[in-house]
Amino acid sequence: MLVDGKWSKDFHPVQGTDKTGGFVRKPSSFREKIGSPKFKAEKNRYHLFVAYICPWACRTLALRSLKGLEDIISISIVEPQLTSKGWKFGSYPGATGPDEILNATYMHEIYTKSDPTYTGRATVPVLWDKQSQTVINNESSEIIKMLNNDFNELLEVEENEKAKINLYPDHLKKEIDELNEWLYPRINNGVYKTGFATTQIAYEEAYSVLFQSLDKLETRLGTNSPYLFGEQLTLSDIHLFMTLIRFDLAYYSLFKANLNHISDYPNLSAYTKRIYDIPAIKSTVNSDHIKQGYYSIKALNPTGIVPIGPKKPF
Ligand SMILES: N[C@@H](CCC(=O)N[C@@H](CS)C(=O)NCC(=O)O)C(=O)O
Repeated sequence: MLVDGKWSKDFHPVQGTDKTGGFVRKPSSFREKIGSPKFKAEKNRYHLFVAYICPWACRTLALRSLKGLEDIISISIVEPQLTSKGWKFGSYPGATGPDEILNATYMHEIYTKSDPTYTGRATVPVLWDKQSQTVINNESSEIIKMLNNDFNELLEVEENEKAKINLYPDHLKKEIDELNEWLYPRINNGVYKTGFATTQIAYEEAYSVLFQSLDKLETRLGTNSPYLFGEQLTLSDIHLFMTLIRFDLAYYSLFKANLNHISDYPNLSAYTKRIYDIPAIKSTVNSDHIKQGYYSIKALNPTGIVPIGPKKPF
């Protein structure tokens, strides 16, 4: 991680622990918004730094694609492996190659360009402003709201039908936010709490909360399919899907989240497949990056051996 703008500690997945040895994720540091006079929605001004392995980053890729923002917001996809210096730019198949924004080798250089005294982790996703050369926001749940809401005028000018797509409609905003807050500690971060627990008791607690919560979602989808809020695809589905699609590929074995596979739940697996089959979403799923990336985490897999199966998410 970076301390006062210097790379000081090699990458380690455990960012902090609570009293019982449970995994604690640090809050994101950059929280500016597009739409303010400082950061107007403009074509070719913003850039997203993402990793295909990362469920948080892929939320932003999904919204960019669902909303048809490919010609408005550019992207860089880093290599899947977590190096001792964190995310690296390069030409691993599927990555976008050398960094063309700042000619950086590692993602942490993007953070120090924005704030030369930054202390913290160099995470993805990052929403970058090419004009002011700063990180605007590195919190996926906020970036996807901006992508959903704040570029519609630009899309309308280009007569892009996707301007009308709305995954955060007014009448569901409160419920979507509440469900996302429920999903985060139990499922999205719940898998990490299971995988990165540093004591048996913290692991068992996270494991039990995770699988109880999957049971609840299985029931909810049985009565409320096709999506979490019925017929309408919402931001909550994006939050949930990005965890479910990584589950059987990586979390089940690497994170010891092995009571059930997602394929053992009829409703959850049908739901995952339904969302995967949306072309804009499918384009964000790279099984090879997901496996290479998670199994490169030395703290959990010192040999770095990547399992052969499963080859596909289903
Ligand atoms: N709260 C952030 C979490 C982002 C995050 O933790 N990303 C991970 C990848 S899955 C990362 O970049 N980790 C590198 C590190 O912690 O050094 C969000 O939702 O955007």
